[in-house]
Amino acid sequence: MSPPAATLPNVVDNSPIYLAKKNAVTLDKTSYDVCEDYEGNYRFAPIEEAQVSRAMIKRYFEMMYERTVSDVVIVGAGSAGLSCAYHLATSRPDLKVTILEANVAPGGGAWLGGQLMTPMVVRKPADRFLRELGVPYEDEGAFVVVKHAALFTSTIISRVLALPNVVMMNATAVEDLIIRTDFQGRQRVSGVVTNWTLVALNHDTQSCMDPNTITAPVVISATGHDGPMGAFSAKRLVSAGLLKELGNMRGLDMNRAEPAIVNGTREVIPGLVMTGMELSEHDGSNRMGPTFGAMMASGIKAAKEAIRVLDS
Ligand code: 48N
Repeated sequence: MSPPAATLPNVVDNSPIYLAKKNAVTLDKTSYDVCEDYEGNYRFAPIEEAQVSRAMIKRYFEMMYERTVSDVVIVGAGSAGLSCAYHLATSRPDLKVTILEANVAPGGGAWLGGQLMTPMVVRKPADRFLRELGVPYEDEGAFVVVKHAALFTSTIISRVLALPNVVMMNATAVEDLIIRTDFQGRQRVSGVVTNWTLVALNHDTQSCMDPNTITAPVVISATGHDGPMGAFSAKRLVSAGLLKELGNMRGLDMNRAEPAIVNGTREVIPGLVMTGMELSEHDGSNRMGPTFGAMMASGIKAAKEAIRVLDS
């Protein structure tokens, strides 16, 4: 039996597109002919394609417009950047926190534990953060194991995106830093230069495709290991003459690397806090390999540093 046709009252929409279209419809908000019937009679509320487009466009570009001036920009949504965003935005709900992530998928290197194996190791005392987020784990004494790294990463992404003062622009790359001379004559990072990642990766295929900007008194760089876009700010400080040379990450030593990253998390130049594995490239500290507690703790410390800078 075919479902009854959804009755669609006439549209009232003064956009030229709709005025020109005789068969356009308006969906009133009073009632929908819907039916969640899995026996062949499932009916959705009717919709116009333009409504879907407008629902996205309106929200995204209002957000983009509003966040052109942010309180804190976090570059990179890996385990350090996300841990930082969570601690910052929950500690200071008054702050407008804007996360920029070059990949379509946030999460960085934290979707797997190591060598494509799924369990994630977190050394104590960083397991406290897992309890704060509500991520279950198995206790092994000196460390804990989350059964799948994606359980941590998907949980923290959902917790961060649920916070009212956080926005994330993924598939958006930071192509440069805004660097000004402050009233004391010091070079100060005052925001970021952004572009769609697909554009940032294709500048040499078209004539100049200029970027956009987001200004903020504090930028937190969490762009991870050196790579096509990684260790971005550390490399930019060198090319801008604000860092003599990269320290370049040293060999693996878990017991040295994790405290060095956490304790070394800091404002590396006025207005720029660095966290996570990007710091190992900046400072030349060791790598820790497949253990993630330092990323979480470094992210939390970066949040505390950012608050210190903002309140100073
Ligand atoms: O996960 P990553 O790469 O970086 P961290 O520092 O959050 O976590 C590092 C961690 O996963 C490890 O590498 C572990 C602990 N292993 C250590 C070891 O010894 O090997 O996240 C960085 C994020 C990524 O999602 C990138 O896409 C993004 O930053 N990103 C950028 N986003 C915007 N603009 C950019 N220019 C940019 N560059 C990188």
